Amino acid sequence: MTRGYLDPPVPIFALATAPGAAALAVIRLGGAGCIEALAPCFSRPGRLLAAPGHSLVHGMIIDSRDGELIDEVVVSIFRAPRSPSGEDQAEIACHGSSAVQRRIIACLGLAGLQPALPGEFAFRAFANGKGDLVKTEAINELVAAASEGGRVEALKRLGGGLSARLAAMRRGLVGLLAEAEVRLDHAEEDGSPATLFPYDALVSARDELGKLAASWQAGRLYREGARVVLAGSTNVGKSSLFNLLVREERAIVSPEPGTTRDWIESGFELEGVPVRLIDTAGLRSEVGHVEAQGIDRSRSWVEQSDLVLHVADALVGLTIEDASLLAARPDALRLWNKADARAALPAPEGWLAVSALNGDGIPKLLEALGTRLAGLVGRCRGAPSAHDEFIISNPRQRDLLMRATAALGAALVLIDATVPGHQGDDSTSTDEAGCSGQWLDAVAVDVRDAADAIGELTGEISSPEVLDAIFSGFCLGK
Ligand SMILES: Nc1nc2c(ncn2[C@@H]2O[C@H](COP(=O)(O)OP(=O)(O)OP(=O)(O)O)[C@@H](O)[C@H]2O)c(=O)[nH]1
Ligand SMILES: [Mg+2]
Repeated sequence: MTRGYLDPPVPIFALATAPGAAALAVIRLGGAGCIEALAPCFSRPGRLLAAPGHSLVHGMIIDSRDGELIDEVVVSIFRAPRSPSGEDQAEIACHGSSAVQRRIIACLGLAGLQPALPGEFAFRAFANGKGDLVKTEAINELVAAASEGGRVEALKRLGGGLSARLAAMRRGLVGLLAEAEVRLDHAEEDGSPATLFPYDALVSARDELGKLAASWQAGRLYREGARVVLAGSTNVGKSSLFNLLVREERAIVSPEPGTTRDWIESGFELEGVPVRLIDTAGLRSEVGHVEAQGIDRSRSWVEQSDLVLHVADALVGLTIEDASLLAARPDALRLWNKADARAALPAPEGWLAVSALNGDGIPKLLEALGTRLAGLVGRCRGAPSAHDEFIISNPRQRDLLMRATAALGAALVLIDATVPGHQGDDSTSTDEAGCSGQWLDAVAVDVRDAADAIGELTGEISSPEVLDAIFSGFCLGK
């Protein structure tokens, strides 16, 4: 029968480093009894068993059946509860060939340790109270970070600031609920006027949660990269600019219009944001079937992209295709390419003169692109994001934040609608409002839902299915 995350925690092991050859590999062991299980496979079992937490033991891994030497290793020992997962742990740093890894893993299997499930070490850390769900997910996000910005933001979440803020917000809402319940009882029992939910507190909680939910867009850019599309008429120099920006002769360049038939993509990083630069087929009319398909794809990229680099030819001037592009993406960064040519027309207002041939204007282009990217992730170019400003990067968190925001929004609508004269100002006193237990009850349901959504976000409220879905998406060995 397959094990689950919530089954009793048996001793487990997993390769924590990438499979394949490297100088070193690390194999992690965890769970009560894991160090004892390793001892028969180790040349110095006494030292291993007596090793205190946070110490290293040097020795050989041996085949417990016949004593064959397998590798020279260093084992890091962590003792419960002062270990990353809160239980006994060991990490074998061995030589990194796949032959060595295979034999050690076989020895651990023979010693009775079970292969870990994906994210099982992280799950155990969460279950042992080492961090809430947001912090635990941040570990996985840090492991997966593909850009500088992604790393910085995941590390901030791992620091626990966001978790603390969410926990405080939930405590605040639960406190309001408790107070409201008292008022509700009071109102029903002796009919004395109940006090309203503090309107401003609900507004600020809703706004903060909404802002966090919206930050998912920035998190997506850090995680997936910003789609930046080079678009324009044929032969304007899109592919030449593409090659220059990705510093590689990736795209074919030729004086023949219609050279690029299908889009191609390559990446680089700017302002800590991964850029997915896409070169597209040039736009023109009266073309054959294949090129027309390429042009359809260009148009669809223009619609889907986070940013368009609209390229025009300084030797030709603006074309009818440029007009259609300008209408589709008025926010595009406009590049007046071939500005080096003697016959080049002057750049119209709002267009940046560049040359893919000699690199003129490219630093300015990168600066403008950097400013746009920084704007897309919600900060200024060159500035790090504030340490107390958080962005989220996973859809589970976004959905729960949206639920909490909507629930508080509904509570506020109810307050507005039910209490005459109450529009969020302080002019109507609670006593004048004369609120009834019935509507307070309805507001309480919404506030409870918001508090529950935050609880699910941080893992204070969780179900086995949800935990299963979250942790099975983690890396093996994490
Ligand atoms: N003088 C000059 N020529 C350029 C510049 N950029 C590109 N060219 C030339 O313009 C022609 C077309 O360049 P490409 O990069 O293939 O243009 P494209 O926009 O990708 O063209 P299609 O794929 O056909 O849409 C080539 O002959 C390039 O050498 C530039 O900055 N200055
Ligand atoms: Mg091209």
